[in-house]
Amino acid sequence: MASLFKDPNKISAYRDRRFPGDQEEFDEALLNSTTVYVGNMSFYTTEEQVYELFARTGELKKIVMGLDKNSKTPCGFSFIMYYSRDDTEDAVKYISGTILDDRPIRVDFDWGFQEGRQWGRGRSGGQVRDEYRTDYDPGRGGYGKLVQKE
Ligand code: GTA
Repeated sequence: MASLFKDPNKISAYRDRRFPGDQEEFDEALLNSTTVYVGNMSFYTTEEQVYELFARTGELKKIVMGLDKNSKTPCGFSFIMYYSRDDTEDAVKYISGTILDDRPIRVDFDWGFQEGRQWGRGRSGGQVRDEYRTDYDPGRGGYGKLVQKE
């Protein structure tokens, strides 16, 4: 199957400020990687549920659940590694936006998992977005961390 995702500017809006390289290397990694990032997950979704959903587009090499760096518990994201690029593209195309544990998940191309990337980067230990949001989200720990501290 011809790749539907040739232009790095179109395949992901996310830029990882900790990527160890320049923009060209980042784009190259995104276009060739067999890893996807899954966002907007419930903290209560298990690795087994993630496996069951993502194995629908192809054989999985590995799943890494994103963890709060303080509590070491799931904090709402994961990395999925496939063996084939076609299966990776199918995951972005067909699984992004589907409902997992009552939430629309976001599946994004990723430059590749490295040790350390499983930890939330927010000051409170979870993801950065959960530091700042002001809504009440029971699947992600209630109010955002800054609101909770007020
Ligand atoms: N491939 O979309 C993604 C993605 N995200 C959001 C995180 N990761 C991603 N990977 C891909 N695509 O390994 C990866 C990171 C890391 C792990 C945890 O997940 O590479 P994080 O979410 O804790 O921190 O990462 P990250 O990604 O460094 O946060 P960033 O880019 O500052 O902010 C993410 C979002 O948070 C923003 O888009 C915005 O919605 C919100 N946000 C950030 N700062 C503010 C602020 N000051 N005010 C309000 N909202 C904010």
